[in-house]
Amino acid sequence: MTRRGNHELRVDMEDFTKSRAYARYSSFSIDAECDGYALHVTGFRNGGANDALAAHNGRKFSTFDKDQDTWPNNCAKSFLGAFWYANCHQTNPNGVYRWGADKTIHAIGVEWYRWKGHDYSLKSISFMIRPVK
Ligand SMILES: [Ca+2]
Repeated sequence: MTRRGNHELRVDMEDFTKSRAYARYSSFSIDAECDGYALHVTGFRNGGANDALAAHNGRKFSTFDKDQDTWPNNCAKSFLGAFWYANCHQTNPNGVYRWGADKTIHAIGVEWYRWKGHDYSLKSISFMIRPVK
């Protein structure tokens, strides 16, 4: 999908008080299946959300049934998502939707740690890519 030409990424997010923030990356690409769909993002520009993807740069994509993270356990199972987990995450966009602040179970929500922490599940988060020259 992103192997031909250059792409940029913009991540938009919103909390439950109608605050919005974003993070932009001037370069976004994903490796092939044989390389674990590893993520590459560079050129961060802050739209108030701060950079929660730096910790995931170069990581492979992990799911319940395919643990490719750098943690001894399975991040996808432990944090109920699927992502380019490392050890484990600073954002968990495929996590559990749980209406804002909730620390019942640590870090399983739809989170962007560098904006709202690990115990706040966002109202929305969107990863948008487009080709650039
Ligand atoms: Ca693991």
